[in-house]
Amino acid sequence: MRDQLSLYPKNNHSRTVVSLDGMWHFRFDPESKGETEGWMNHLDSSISVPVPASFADLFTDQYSKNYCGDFWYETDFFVPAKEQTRTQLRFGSITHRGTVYVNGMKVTEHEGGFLPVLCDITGYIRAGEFNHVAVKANNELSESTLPCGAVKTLKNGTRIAAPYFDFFNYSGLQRSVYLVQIPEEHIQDYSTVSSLNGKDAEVSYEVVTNGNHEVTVSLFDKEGNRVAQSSGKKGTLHVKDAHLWEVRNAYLYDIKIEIKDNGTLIDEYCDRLGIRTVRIDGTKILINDKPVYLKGYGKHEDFDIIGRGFNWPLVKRDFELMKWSNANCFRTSHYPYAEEWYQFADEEGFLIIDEVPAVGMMRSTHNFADAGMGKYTYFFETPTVPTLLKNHLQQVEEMIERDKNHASVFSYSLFNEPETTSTYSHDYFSKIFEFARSIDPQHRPMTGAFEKNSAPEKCQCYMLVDFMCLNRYYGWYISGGPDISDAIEKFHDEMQRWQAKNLNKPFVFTEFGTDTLATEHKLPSVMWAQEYQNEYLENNFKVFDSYDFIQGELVWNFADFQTTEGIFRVNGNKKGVFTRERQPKDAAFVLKKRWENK
Ligand code: CKX
Repeated sequence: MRDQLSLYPKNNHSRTVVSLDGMWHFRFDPESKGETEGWMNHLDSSISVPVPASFADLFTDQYSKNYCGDFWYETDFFVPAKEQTRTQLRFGSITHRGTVYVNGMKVTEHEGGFLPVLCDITGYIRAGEFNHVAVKANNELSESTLPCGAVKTLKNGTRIAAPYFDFFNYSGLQRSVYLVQIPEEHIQDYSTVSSLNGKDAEVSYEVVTNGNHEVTVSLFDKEGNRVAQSSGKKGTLHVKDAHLWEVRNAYLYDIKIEIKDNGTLIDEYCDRLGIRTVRIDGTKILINDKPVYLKGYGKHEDFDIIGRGFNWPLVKRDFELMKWSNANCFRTSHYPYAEEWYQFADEEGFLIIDEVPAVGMMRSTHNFADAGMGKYTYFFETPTVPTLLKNHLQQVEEMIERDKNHASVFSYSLFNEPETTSTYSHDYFSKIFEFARSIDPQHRPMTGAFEKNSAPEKCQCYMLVDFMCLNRYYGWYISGGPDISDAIEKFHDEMQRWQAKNLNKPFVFTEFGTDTLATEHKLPSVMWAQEYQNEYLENNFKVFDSYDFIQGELVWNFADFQTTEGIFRVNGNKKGVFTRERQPKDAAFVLKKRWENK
């Protein structure tokens, strides 16, 4: 058990949390000489950069924007002197990997850029004084990292990222950093599982602590009344006349976990808790035993200047736009987002398909083109696969550990658009699915997003998922523009081939969309104009509405986003329903109208 990884830092009677966000010192290390030159003690010739933020778009020069390799951050922080305390540093993420040093001493190393890094620094600090933290980070991609890609060396020796995926390789300290002080004996983790019994509910829980003092767990309603209580590290809370967490109508209780010694508080942890169940029944997705049709978006953490840096106003604006358009769901394509997104989704009653950063598992820097063309982009039969599998399993474990208590998270997506047509891919993903199922206390439905090459006759992995997620672009990558009527026929043809397989599972479209410039209008429509995006959507809806096993539509993408440069992208991917500045294209009104009554 990694201590506290899943517990978001909270201030209370027993815990102190101090934000270390702000300006940090920063330096690129293209020759990877920082360690031998002692940069963990002090960063000479550093510049200031903000945390949280991606570093790429802060600068005005190409080299810094596209920098690929090692880079360092450092700052000083004050540690209050406290008795019987463990002191930790918690990074929301270090992208894509990092080594943390405190007062010059190495504390921890972490692989993977989208999940928290927790360091127990108790033995490394001087209490009651200023201390020093340095992070050596690295943003290189390879075929054994998640996400997958490569590093390309230009003739002048400069190294740049060559992602096998369609989003900019933003990196840095992109999420908040906290100094956390908790008691020696403390709550390390907890999990809950809800079940319904008529009007009542039972919430069974399990608390992990590192001591033996008594644990009590209480549940409070919105008015602050205690509605259930239990003691022991494992138990059940019986909730009479339970208020359920419903889709777009969230009710959240407060759960309070305490460790006490003869009535004296040792540690406490409070969280929000939504009571809801999730189940797949044939072709239906059931929340609280009621069918739900998923309406919404594939998103990105992406915004001007801050890149993938966490930003509360952006979260607020995105939820306002999603609510305005009558959406009820989004996929955290293509990586776990900052935890605050899930907290807000819990509050707002949104469903989340939570995705691990398993993207780019196809040897192609143009996956958007190769994905639909039937080209065999072999991947799972190479010597790097064992390391990739190890990283993939680790990130599935950390994601589920972190997100397991969110009512909003109703499913985990364990891949996006990998090669799935070989027996090697089947063997690989069988291990991933088996492991994920074994660790999720709520036994949520597991899925993954399949691209066009994963056709009904060729795909070797569809049997692993609880519901099918298809990314399809009939009318964009396939038969676009004047050929759109062919596209729709081809789309029906594929759906009929899936139907013939009688899978008896729900199908959800997790991607469909067209690149659309907010400046372009044309009649009759042409590809890239707003009229074409609308026509494409209306045509896709006719297909979706023809099959009752289709149980959701998450359009690609919520907003325009930054990608690697190239002739396929006009300063980024423009499939947004909203612009990167979060203003509506005409398609937003089409979706709003459709989803009002869907
Ligand atoms: N799917 C045919 C993965 C996303 C891309 C999207 C696109 C592709 C399409 C694959 O990350 O952005 O090309 O727009």
